[in-house]
Amino acid sequence: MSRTTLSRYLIEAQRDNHINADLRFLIEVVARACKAISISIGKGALSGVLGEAGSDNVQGEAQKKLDVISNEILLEANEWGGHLAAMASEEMDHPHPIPHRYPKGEYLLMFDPLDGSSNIDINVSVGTIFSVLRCPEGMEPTEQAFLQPGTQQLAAGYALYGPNTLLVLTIGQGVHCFTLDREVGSFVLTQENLRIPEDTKEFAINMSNQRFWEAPVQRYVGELLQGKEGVRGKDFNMRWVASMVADVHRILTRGGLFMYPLDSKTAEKGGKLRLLYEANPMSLIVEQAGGAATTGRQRILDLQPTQLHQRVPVVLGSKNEVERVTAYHLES
Ligand code: P6P
Repeated sequence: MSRTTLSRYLIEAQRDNHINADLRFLIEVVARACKAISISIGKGALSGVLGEAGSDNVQGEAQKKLDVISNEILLEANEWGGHLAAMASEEMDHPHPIPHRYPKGEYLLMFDPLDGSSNIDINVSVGTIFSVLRCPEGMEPTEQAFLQPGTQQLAAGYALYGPNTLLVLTIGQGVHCFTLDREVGSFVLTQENLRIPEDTKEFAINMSNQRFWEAPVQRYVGELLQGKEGVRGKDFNMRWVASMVADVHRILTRGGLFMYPLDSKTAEKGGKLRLLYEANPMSLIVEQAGGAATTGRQRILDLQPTQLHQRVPVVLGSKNEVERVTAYHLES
């Protein structure tokens, strides 16, 4: 039986009226850009792309050369096709307008071009996260147009640059995983309808922040660490890759709970992770796979954004664990 590629999946989704031609083209262009990013990352030290770029991004974080390269690849791939009204990136202060020489489309594309880039120089998996909205009718594609709740997303996905290069995608019809066949150059459907188990024995959090956490998170993680002698009656395992894409992909593959909760270090910024191009796309993917995603207090996808680079606390993954953490917050 012939393999289903990303192109075939998208053509069939268009035939079934789940997406239109422009959205299909948008996703194909983003996937092609992720292939180019994968190739660039794969060269590593052999092509001088490792290390610092010598500049800071809008978040005040030192940029890696590959942060800048990945951002440029996505901008250049998407600006000429006539499918976008504008783009926004973790690496840019303001939305990137489509140059006047190109036609404009109805979609808004947001992305974190290289999530987890602090792992690049130690050869640990990193990723690209993207999210698609429709530009509101009659609205200029300025920052305001991007400030829509995550429930308005038309598509979301990530590329994971690990031992394999994967593209995980939802267009609202479940979550599917495509593996890059480097010999042919196409993404091949390798997992359909990923589902997150409602229960888990694995959690992901940066434990070094423990002294800064709020009481509900202290209580919840404390119970996990007590293991089977404690109230949970079972032992738990911990993982922390410090690449959200890698941690989320593990949860999609075998369940788990990922937390970057509010803590006294990041409270004034609203949290660590960004709403529009990290939390929202990952929350849509997680919910489409039967999981849950909250700030600890409310559903992430319901949040009304107020700023392009707004940050939020994130608790996502196996539904019963997300509900427990959220209940502890609401009880406190
Ligand atoms: P910390 C990467 O910088 C990132 O945005 C996410 O990918 C990751 O989950 C988190 O930050 C890691 O944060 O504080 O452990 O370095």
